[in-house]
Amino acid sequence: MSEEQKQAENRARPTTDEFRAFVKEDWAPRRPTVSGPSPAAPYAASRRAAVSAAFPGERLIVPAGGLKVRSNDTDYVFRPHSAFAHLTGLGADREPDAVLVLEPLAEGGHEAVLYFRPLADRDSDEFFADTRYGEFWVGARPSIEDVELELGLTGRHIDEFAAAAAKDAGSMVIRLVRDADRDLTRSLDAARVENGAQEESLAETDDALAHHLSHLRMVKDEFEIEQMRAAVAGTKVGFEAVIADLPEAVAKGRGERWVEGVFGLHARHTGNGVGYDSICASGDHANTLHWIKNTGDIKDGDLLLLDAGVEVEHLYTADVTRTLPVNGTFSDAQREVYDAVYAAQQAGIEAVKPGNKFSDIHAAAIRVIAEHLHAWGLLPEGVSVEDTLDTEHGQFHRRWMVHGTSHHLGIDVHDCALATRAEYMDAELEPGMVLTVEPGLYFKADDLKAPERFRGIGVRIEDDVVVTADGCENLSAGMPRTADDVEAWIREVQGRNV
Ligand SMILES: [Mn+2]
Repeated sequence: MSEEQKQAENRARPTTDEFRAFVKEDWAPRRPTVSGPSPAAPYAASRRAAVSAAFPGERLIVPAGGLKVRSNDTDYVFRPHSAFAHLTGLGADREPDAVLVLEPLAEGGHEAVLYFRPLADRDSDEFFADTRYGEFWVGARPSIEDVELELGLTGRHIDEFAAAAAKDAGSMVIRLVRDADRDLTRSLDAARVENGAQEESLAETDDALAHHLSHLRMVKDEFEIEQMRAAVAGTKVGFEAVIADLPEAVAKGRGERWVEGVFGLHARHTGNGVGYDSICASGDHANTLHWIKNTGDIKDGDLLLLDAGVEVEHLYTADVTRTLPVNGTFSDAQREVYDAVYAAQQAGIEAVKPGNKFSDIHAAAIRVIAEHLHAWGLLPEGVSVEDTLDTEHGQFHRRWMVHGTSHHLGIDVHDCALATRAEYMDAELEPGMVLTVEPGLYFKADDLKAPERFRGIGVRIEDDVVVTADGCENLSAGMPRTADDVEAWIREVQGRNV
């Protein structure tokens, strides 16, 4: 019995032998929990083949992670570790405590084995009494046969994992994704050391696997691109629902909360949910880059900066920002800032092409930002555009745009986070990479260096692009970007069904 369940004993009902006998009988035969092979399965198999080739003869262990306590006896909704999702094809809610093991074969290559907690029989106490895992409480889990059919790998009971993971640990390199399941990491470290591994070298051994798995996600396959398209399509639905409800958000008060809820409703309905906490920032809140408190009002005359993305059931997420005039029309000052950010974004998008480096996107966008700041007279006296772009002695423009312009996007909103600088920032763009392009300009209400007309205006425009053979495709092009097109979009959406 878990700690959480012990704590709940003050609310427990009596369980009699008569009840136990009664509750286990007269259930119809179980139906499979899966209908057939997952569309992700063949792609996950190719990804595993790439990992297998990179680590011949080694045991590779990729946990999904366990349930995380939110408070007392309630857990957060489960989300598998991204590397586990990528290599199994499993998505939302699947599969707490599971572990993927790539077991080296004598003839070369690896066998993929998924250790997990299969559905318990109805004559078990778990069936009706386990509030964390039991079918009565959280629903039926797949059987071993279900998972083998769904994913095309070998399924085993999680109870067999510990012995299998430590087997031959003295004579074989074992690598583990360490941050997925801390309890598992602790026990596997102990088992490896007991079998002769050097404790000091474990983290380094493991980091090589984590790095490889992160970098493996950098070029997306066709399945992943389709998932990204679906995520963006759902995101457009959410943005349009917010636009349609802007008058309501103003009238009701606490409008940022309303916007967060409206977007979240459609994220949940069209996909799995939001891919990250939505930034619903009205007025000066837009100048707080990660404003996820969303506690403010939305007022007529404000800009609403909405940075939000739908995550689909295979966990790929969109990441789109639009800055919308709440009353449908940009003021002159708002438009002046908006047009500058748009020009920077356009320059950034044009820099997305094979042969260019990742860092060229930011370089192109930030130059346009710097040019506008210079033309507005905001850079220090005597500082030219070139001076501020100097990375050693300049960078004054960062007062108004402190963040980068791009990041890789996929299962994680900031995907491929463990790739090296050479593989990320300094790498050439390749077809199949999915990136954001998202410059901004942020003039805080109390920024005395900003012209008065700009104070309290924050603008970011963010799109999701996929690198193609000769440039890029803007996946989120269906959401208008220019100031005129945004105003027309608001009119069109708010005019529907009226
Ligand atoms: Mn982003």
